[in-house]
Formats: sequence, C-alpha cells, structure tokens
Amino acid sequence: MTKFINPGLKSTSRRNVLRGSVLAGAAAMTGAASFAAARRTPTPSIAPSARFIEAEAQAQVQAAPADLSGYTRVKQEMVAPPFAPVHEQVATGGPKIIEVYMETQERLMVVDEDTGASIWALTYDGYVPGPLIICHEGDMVELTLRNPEDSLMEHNIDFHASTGALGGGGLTHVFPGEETVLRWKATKAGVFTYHCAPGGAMIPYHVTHGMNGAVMVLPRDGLKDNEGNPLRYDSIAYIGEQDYYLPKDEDGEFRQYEEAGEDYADSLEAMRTLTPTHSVFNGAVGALTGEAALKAKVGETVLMIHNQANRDSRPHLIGGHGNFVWEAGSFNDAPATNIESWFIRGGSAGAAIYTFEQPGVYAYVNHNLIEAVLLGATAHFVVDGEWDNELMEQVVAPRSFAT
Ligand SMILES: [Cu+2]
Repeated sequence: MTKFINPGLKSTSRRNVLRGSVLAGAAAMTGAASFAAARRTPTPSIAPSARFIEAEAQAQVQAAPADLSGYTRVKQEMVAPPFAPVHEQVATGGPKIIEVYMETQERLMVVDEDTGASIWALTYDGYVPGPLIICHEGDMVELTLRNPEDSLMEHNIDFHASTGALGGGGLTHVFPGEETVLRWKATKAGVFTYHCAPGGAMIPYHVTHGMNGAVMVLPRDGLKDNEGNPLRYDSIAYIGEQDYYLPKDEDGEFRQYEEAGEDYADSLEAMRTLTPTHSVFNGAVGALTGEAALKAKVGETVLMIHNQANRDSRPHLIGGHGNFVWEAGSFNDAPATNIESWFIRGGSAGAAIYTFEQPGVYAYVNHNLIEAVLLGATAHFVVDGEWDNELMEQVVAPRSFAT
C-alpha cells in the first residue's frame, strides 16, 4: 500500500519529518501537484514553521511540570453520534483528568444512497462528526490519539476549547503507526469544535472529509438559564453538519476512488468553488431521518449541540423553538431565549435547549432550505405524547370553498 499523501513518509525518517511543515509541502506533492502548479496558487499554511513548532515543544520540556495533585482520573468512553458519553451535568468532587481515546480512521462512506455519492472519509473513531467529549470547567482532557498502521495519512487534532500550540494541533501530528498523548485544561465553559489540521491545503481537505467534532465544557454547577437559574436537560442530540465537495466526472456523476487521498486533486478543485455538493447531518443524507430519526417525548428537554467546523449554518427546529440558545457556544454568556433560528459560525459549535410540547415529527434543518432539502441538512425528531389542542388545532380540514 502506498502512503502517498505524505511525501516524506517513506523516504524520510520520522525525526526528520518536521512537524507542521510537511504539511504544506504535502499539498503540492500528491496527485494535486500538477493542479497546484498549473494554477500557480500558493498554499499558505495556517501553521507556523516547523522550526517554531519544534521550539514550542522544546519550551514545554523546559517548563515547570503541571501540578496534577488534586485531580482524580476518570475514563470517558466515546460513543457514536448523535449520542453523548455518560457524564454528570453538575460536577461532583474536585477537578478530574478525563482520559479519552480516539483513533484516526480513514473509511469509505456512502454520502447519498440515491446518487451513489461516496467519500473516503477521514474520521475520529470512524464517525462524522467525531465523538462528543464532555468535561467540566477546570477539568483536564487527556487524549490518546492513535493513527492505525494501515492509514495512509498523517493526522492531528486542534481543540478550539484548549489553549496553546495551535489548540494542540502543533503537538499531535501522528503518522500511521504512531500515537500521541495530549493533556489540556478546560478553562472556558461552552461547546467548541475540534478538527484535524495537518497543515496547508490538508487542513480544509481533512475537515471537509469529516475530520471534526465537538467538546462540551460544562460549568461545574451546570447550565443556567438567562436569569441564572439551573437548567437541566433530559437528553442530548449531537449533530455535526458536514459540507462535502465531491468531485464529479464529465457526465456529472460522482467519482469513485479506490483509497483515501486518491481524490485529493479533484477535491481541491471542487473545494475551490466554495459550493458544497452536500451539506449533511452526521455524515450522510438521511443519517438522522427515517429509522435513524432522533426520538423524544412530550415534556422531554433536549440539548441540541450543533457542530460546523468549516461553514456557516442556521439551525431551525420546524414546529419548535430554541428556548435557550448559546449560538456562539459560550456557557459564560446568558443564553438567548425563545428564538426561531440561530447562527452557527463556521469553525464553531453551538447549543440550544428545547422542551417538546407536542407530539409529531419535527424537522431540524439548516434554514437555508436549499441546503436542507437539496443538499441534505435535515434531521427529524419523532416525538411521542399527547396532542395539545390549545397550542394548535386544525379547526377546518382543507376543503373546497366552492358552493
Ligand atoms: Cu486528518
């Protein structure tokens, strides 16, 4: 198997592959080389130079060790979205070191069964979005990130919830067959995105291939409403919105590829249009509708977490509301109340709480309805319970008004 995405992987020793820089180089060294060269478009890297990163790692070695006394260690088992890991809403005891394990997995995923559109998704634990991590403010998250030997690419992780070293991105580059451990302190309460950021054009390539997810940092005493009263939820619906830019052939059919990364040049060309072919919830068209629809009951309070690592969105719950909404994600701010649609900035996660009052099917959509209906950004909540005629009643069923 050729690990062609990272040009230095086979010919250069791990030590010499300077972290963070192969990156930008990798963009120009794959099948995209001719494409990139032909256009003479530079690929600026968000990452600083490899030398800088090395210096930063060295600075860590020389710094005083973190004081971990007073922390207790707990493991958090990752679960598949749209579900949330077992957690406390109000923290008990002192601060914790939350141990989390994730694997970078490259896997072929069907994006739309109707058209046969598929993608060699780049994922954390095989999921799009990556698993939801939950901790409390003042806790530490200690992630072991492993890249399996049969992977073709280098991966890392940038936690927007963390502080320093590109969100940990500068310290977590793992090549196939490598693992790394990163510990960071959750100092800001809120919901935050995380994503892979290997460098250069590989950053948007990995992010638009599914490599992103969310962390929720709860206040130690739990969520509060706009007046400071405790706010609790019965369940979590964790929704990751994913924009895909899938290459098409001359006949307009979605291209198929043999392995991860083979679509690189074609994908870059599609990405440059800034026009997604799909914008879906939880990895694929219909991933949260039909049999896979989200379930709730009248009276149930649901915390909806919406992650979008790359592109703006505007969630709306058709038939319901956002009773309490932290659209920018910060739990340090009072939530907005009773709003119809909220804004999720690309590169962030937001949260909204709603208590269902009527049974039926509610569509949770990106209220750019073109994206909801034509590109896939629709989920369904199927809600059981008693209908309330005071809230709504069909007084006259549709009938002809001709006399
Ligand atoms: Cu990656």
